[in-house]
Amino acid sequence: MTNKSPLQIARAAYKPKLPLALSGAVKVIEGEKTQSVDNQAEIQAKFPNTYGLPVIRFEADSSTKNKSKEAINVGVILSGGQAPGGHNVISGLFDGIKSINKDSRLFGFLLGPDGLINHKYIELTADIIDEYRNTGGFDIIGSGRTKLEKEEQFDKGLEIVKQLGIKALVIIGGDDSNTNAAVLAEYYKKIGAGVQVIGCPKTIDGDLKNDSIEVSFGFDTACKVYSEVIGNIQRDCNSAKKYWHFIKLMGRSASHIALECALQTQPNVCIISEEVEEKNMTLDDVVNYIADIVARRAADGNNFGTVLIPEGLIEFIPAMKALIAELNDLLAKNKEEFAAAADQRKYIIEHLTEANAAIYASLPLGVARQLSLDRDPHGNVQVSLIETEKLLSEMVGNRLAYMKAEGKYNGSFKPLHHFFGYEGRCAAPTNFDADYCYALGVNATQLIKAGVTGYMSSIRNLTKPSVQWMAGGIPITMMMNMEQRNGEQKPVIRKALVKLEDGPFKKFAAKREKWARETSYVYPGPIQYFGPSEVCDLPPMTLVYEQQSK
Ligand code: FBP
Repeated sequence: MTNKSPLQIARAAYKPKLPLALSGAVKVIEGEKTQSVDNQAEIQAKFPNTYGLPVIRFEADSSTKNKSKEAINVGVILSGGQAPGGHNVISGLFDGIKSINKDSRLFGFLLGPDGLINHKYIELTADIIDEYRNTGGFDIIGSGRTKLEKEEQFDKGLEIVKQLGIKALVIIGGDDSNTNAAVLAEYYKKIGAGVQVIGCPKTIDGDLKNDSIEVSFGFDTACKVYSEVIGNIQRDCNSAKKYWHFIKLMGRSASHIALECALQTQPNVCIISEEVEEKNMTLDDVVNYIADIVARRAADGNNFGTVLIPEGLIEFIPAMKALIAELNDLLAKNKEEFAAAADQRKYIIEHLTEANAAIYASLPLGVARQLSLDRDPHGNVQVSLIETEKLLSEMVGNRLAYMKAEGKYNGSFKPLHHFFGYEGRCAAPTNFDADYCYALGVNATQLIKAGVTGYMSSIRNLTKPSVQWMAGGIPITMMMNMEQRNGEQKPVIRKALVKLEDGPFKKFAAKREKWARETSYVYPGPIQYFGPSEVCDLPPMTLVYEQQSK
């Protein structure tokens, strides 16, 4: 990294605030034995060596001094989509192992799990680490989405791990990547490889969470970036009063990002996929809901507004979900035949069940094509490529034309489209993410020191000042259940979706009628890195409301 902005230079000097529990010597406290969230017998059978381990808590230990310890070599992998703060997890890890012994070494595998399998790595030295402290991005070593699931991959990885004298691998990733971490930990334990595997909860999507993982890192920064821009768009739209902005927000499956941005900016409409599914809504129901709000605002003389759409919406519309599930299996089982088909649309229609074939045939060509594109290595539809914002605005436009003909609408509807996703994934981490990530890294070192494997680094109590955060680890198997992937039942970490009975959704639901009718926009402005704590250190609003509703 050579050219730096003034902010980058100033930000490099930021010292993340560590929880008291991790600021010096640490006491390891074992909690209750655990079990998986569902399918206990199946998960235990798949993970006989790492199932049922206890939760671990770290407490500051004033009785012992940090005795000098043997140097340890650690390998780190960044896996999946970028999320702000990854570099701070790595700096925390680096500082953590160096504080144990200055001769400890950190190796970064390049471009995700592929780096481990193909033996591509660099040693992360102090000079390199210092260049990346408090910066966004994953460019220090790069990231990738290769799924680690085959024994040949694990064995290949073990060769380089042994060659470098690595004692522990830290995998920084989302639900799929931490599932990989659990599988790898189990395998290395089974063969007595003597290599620990520790996961760190990353994803801007915010769907890797539970009682011990309050939020995944990167969610806060990404949502603050999107909320800044949504706020700016709202101010523009309230100034010109002539456009409806359809804004799709990243988040492959759950609607946490859309909900957080809605709470921060108070748009006229925000669709929550989990509610659409719960109410068994059709695509037409969603369209009519938006069109009615457009019409009501037009009746008040307001031919402008904002609509937030979660990226994963399509998969939550029950009829579409059934179609996608059947498509996933069909494409996984007949990959070659499908690739060779002269008319792939016709091939799909002929091979789907009647009901799903009819839905598929009724979709606009572009959307249908996007649904049949290659899945990612974990078998997921690449929803970020589906232009739901355009699909919805086109359908809303048609509905309004119909209402106009019936005399039920008399306004002007000029839609504009946006998709915010990649813009936020590499932003410089907020103080919250910078502190949280650094703590996750230091904490991962403590888990390595405690000798455990198959654990995820866990920092809790996150709505309190960072000195009061609680540190520890939870067995990854505890978060798992069985799900259908690539045509087979597989053990995976259960995604945390938006809960309609929880505080954040309830807050939103209580206000949305007013936000729809009135213009109650909030303009959050850009992330502040320097200044008063009440401006710079705020945690995500969903996290605050979740904690309040407990
Ligand atoms: P992770 O789950 O790996 O963190 O990735 C999340 C995400 O940002 C989704 O929100 C989005 O759908 C997807 O990555 C996009 O993937 P890609 O970077 O491969 O285009």
